[in-house]
Amino acid sequence: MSELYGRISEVLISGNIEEIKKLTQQALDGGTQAGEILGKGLLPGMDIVGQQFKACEMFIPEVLRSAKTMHAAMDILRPLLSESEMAGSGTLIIGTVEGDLHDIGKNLVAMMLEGAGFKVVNLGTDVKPQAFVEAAKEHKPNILGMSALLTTTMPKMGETINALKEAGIRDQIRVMAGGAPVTQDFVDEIGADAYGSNAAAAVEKAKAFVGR
Ligand code: B1M
Repeated sequence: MSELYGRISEVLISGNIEEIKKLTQQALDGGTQAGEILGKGLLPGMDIVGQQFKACEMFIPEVLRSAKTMHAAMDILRPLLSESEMAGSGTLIIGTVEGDLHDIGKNLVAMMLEGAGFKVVNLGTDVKPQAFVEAAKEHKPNILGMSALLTTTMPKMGETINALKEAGIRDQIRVMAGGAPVTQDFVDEIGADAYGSNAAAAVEKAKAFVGR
């Protein structure tokens, strides 16, 4: 059985979408539980993707391919996973801040987090501070993630944190911010809880927030 999980991890890392669909279905047909396929094959595979990306042994197009492969497997498993299995690793809402339409990096972060077992609610781009607040109230996430690629939209991150404070929910949520112009100093200045320099770092910090 561990051979099968190892193969699933390998195929995920290599980004072979057709093969992952075949293997996932085969594993299910052979009686393996969806949660086991996720926990023992797919998530360890995505961990390796994160490590290799961090070590510059994998690059953005390959990581995106692995993330899409993960999605293909999850499309098969999702209906079979219980709500608790899906949300067991934590929930995160993520969006690109108001006025900013860049979403490639944000979506990569979202896909990697999903790959790491988080339930991710992707709010898209041009997300107003109040829309983050409404989504936080609705989904009650562990983490709120903001992305900005423009120096002109970075201030919206601070405004979003202020909106969370005004709504009285700031202390219930960990806030992570990232995007090319964002720095640790900026994150400290606006009072966010974590800076994600890239998708792998974002996953590590999100895991730490939920005690993984
Ligand atoms: Co625009 N753009 N763009 N653009 N664009 C930049 C950002 C720019 C640096 C280009 C340049 O001038 N050299 C510049 C910003 C300058 C500045 O503010 N200092 C710029 C500009 C000026 C603009 C426009 C204003 C251009 C114009 O219209 N005059 C305009 C703005 C539109 C708007 O948003 N309102 C604009 C438009 C666009 C396109 C629509 C054409 C397109 C976006 C398409 C899309 O996203 N769907 C685009 C693109 C593609 C870029 C560049 C070329 C690439 C961005 C990208 O996708 N990088 C970019 C130049 C560059 O960066 N080389 C540029 C790849 C991506 C994987 O990296 O997003 O950094 P990144 O994400 C990383 C990390 O930052 C981190 O993890 C990711 C993966 O490792 N990360 C997080 C990101 N979010 C995170 C969140 C986290 C944690 C980590 O926690 C929640």
